[in-house]
Amino acid sequence: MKKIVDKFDIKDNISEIKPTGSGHINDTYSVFVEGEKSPKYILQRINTNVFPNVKKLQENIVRTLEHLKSKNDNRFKIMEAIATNDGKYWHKDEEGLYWRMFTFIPESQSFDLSPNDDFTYQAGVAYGWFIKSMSDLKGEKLHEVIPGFHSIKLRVTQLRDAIKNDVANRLNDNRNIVDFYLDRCAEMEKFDSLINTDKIPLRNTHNDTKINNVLFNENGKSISVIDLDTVMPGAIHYDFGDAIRTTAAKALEDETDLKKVGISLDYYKSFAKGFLSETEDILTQSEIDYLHISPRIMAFIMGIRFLADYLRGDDYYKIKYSNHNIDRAKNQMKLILDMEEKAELMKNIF
Ligand code: ADP
Ligand code: GN1
Ligand code: MG
Repeated sequence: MKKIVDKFDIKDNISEIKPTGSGHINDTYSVFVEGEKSPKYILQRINTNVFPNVKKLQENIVRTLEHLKSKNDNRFKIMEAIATNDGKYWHKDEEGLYWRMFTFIPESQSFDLSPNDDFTYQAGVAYGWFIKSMSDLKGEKLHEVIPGFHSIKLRVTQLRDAIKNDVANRLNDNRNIVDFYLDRCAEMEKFDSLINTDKIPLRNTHNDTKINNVLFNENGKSISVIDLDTVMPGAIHYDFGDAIRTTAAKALEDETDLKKVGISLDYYKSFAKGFLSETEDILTQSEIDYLHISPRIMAFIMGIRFLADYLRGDDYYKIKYSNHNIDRAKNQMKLILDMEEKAELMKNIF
C-alpha cells in the first residue's frame, strides 16, 4: 500500500497504514508518518461497483471541498483532497483498483451511535452548516453520481425485482418482513412527487448523513463533515431524515435485540434544533412542514435497500456475517414502527 501512497504528491515518510472506519462501501485506511502519533492522511479504495465514474465522483468532491473552504468559516475544518504526482485526484493501480487520499482532520473522532444529546445537537449544526454553505454553489449542477439515489420509486422497483427473482432463495423464510415493507410502499412513494417542485426544491445535499460522517473534537463539538461521495442535488429531507436514523437512534443500525431499537424524541428535538439553527433562514415553510416525516421515509429507503440486497445475495453492502443485511432491514423496520407510534409527537415539534 505504501507504493500506492507514493503515487500521491506528498513528501512525508510513511510509517504505517492501518484500516479504519465502519463504512459499508469503500475501504478506508489511516496513514501515519514518521515521528507523528496521530494519522496525517486518509487513504481510500473507491468501490467502483457503487461509483463507476470515478472522475465525476472526484470532481464533485473537490468542488465541494473548495466551495466549503471559500466560506472561511473557522468553526469547521475542511479536509484537503491530495492530488497524484500527475495532478489527478485519484490513482488507478496495476490491478485496476482506484484510490484517493485526503488530509486527516487532526484531533478528531467519529461515532456510530450518538454518545449523548449534545453530540446529536452538534451533528445537527454540522449538517445544517453543510446545507447552508452549499446553497450558493455557483456554476453547473453537481453530477448525479448515483442516479435516483434516494428515489423511493427506484428503490421500490429494485425491491420488487429482488423479490421476483429471489436469486438467493431467501424469500420464503422472510415473508413477514417483506410484507411489512411492501405494505408501506404506496404511502411512501407519494413523497417522490413533491421533490423538485415549488414545495420541495432541489438543493446540494450530502445524502449520507450518518453520525459517523461528522467529526467531533475532544470536547464534543462538531468540527467537520466528511464522506462527500454522495453530495449531489437532493431534497433537504434526505439529509434531515437520514441523519435522524443514526443521530437520534437508541441503538446501532445492526442491533439485533429489537427491544433496544427506537428513536429518542429528545435526541430528535436536539438534532432539529441544531439543524434549524443553521438552515432556518434558507428553508421554505413547505420544506419545514415536511421535515417530520422524512426520518420515516429515509428509514424505509434504507430498510428496503438492505432487504433487497439480502434477497439478491448481498451484492452491494459490506457484510460481516450472512444475515447481516436482513438484520439491518429488521432493525430499520423496528425504527419505522417506533416512529409510526410517535408520529404526532414528531410532527408537533415544528
Ligand atoms: P465510508 O464511505 O466507508 O463511510 P468515510 O469517508 O466516512 O468512509 O471514512 C470512514 C471513517 O474514517 C470516518 O467515519 C472517520 O472516522 C474516518 N475519516 C475519514 N476521513 C477522515 C478525515 N479526513 N479526517 C479524519 N477522519 C476521517
Ligand atoms: C452506505 O458508506 P456508508 O456506510 O457511509 C450507503 C448509504 C447508507 C448507509 C447505511 C453510497 O453508507 O446510502 O445509508 O450505507 N452509501 C452508499 O448504513 O450507498
Ligand atoms: Mg462514512
